[in-house]
Amino acid sequence: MTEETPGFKSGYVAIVGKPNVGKSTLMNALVGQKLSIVTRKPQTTRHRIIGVLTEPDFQAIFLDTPGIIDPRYGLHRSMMKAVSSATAEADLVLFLAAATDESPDEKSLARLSADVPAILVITKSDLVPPSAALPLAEAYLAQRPFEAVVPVSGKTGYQVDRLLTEIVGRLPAGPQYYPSEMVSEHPERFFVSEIIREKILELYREEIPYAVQVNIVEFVPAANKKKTRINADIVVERSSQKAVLIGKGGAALKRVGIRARRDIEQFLGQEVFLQLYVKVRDDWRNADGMLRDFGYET
Ligand SMILES: Nc1nc2c(ncn2[C@@H]2O[C@H](COP(=O)(O)OP(=O)(O)OP(=O)(O)O)[C@@H](O)[C@H]2O)c(=O)[nH]1
Ligand SMILES: [Mg+2]
Repeated sequence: MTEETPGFKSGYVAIVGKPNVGKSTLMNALVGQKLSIVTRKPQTTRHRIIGVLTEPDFQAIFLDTPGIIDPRYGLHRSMMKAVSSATAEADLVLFLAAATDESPDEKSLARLSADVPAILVITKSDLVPPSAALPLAEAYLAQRPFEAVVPVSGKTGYQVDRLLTEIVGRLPAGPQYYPSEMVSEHPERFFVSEIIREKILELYREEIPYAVQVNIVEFVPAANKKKTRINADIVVERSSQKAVLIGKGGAALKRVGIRARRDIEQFLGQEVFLQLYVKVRDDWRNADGMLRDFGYET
């Protein structure tokens, strides 16, 4: 932690909203780097993910969060804890609604405490004509005061700069919490496990992506001209899911490995030797002990 410089601003900015609204895409766009995984499927993000943006006059610490849902498993309860802890810590909340939504998202709004300052961010604005989302914004404003309303597209970058200006204008004076070169505080192995899970979300259907947990068992950084060696366990809940994951003759799992390795190599900037093992752990999504071992808040 560095000393407080006069005029320097810093603070925590929580990004919240329902599943699939574009929270992770927006955080990646704000930070200028892909930190959080993004897929077409809801409930992609399971943790509170930190992304730090440092400029000469401010440091914004973004907290990407899981989409707000009614919990059905222990895993879901942990995900909703991540939302609560992020909003409790936040100096400012970005409340996300998609331009394509037909009505306000009452459930997520109900979880937003009345006294936290929030900006209403209308995401996916590239998908509708300008001003099409005005009635939606008005419906939100009728329910709660917002500091500002900003339509953006995390995908095209439309108005992400303007949103950042609105954010920085509301950060309190404060110190630089993280060193300038630090964009996150999760270890590399966390991002590696997320990349593998992203490929599983992309490649499998129905309940499989939701029943999967990825644990990095071994991570040996490259040395002496050898590749970085990574062994990961893919944990599922039933042996039938294991069979689907592996596929005929191992073909399906091989595809996961090929795609994941490519992205992990890009992320680490090193060549990687990746080995994946599939394991069955009955009902892990409801077992507090396993959830804790797997790194979830319980
Ligand atoms: N057209 C368009 N698509 C977007 C935009 N932002 C996100 N998406 C897409 O919407 C889907 C969900 O995006 P995410 O960023 O993963 O959404 P999320 O809110 O983090 O989702 P969860 O983590 O599951 O809660 C992906 O297919 C994205 O490519 C946007 O601004 N425009
Ligand atoms: Mg997400």
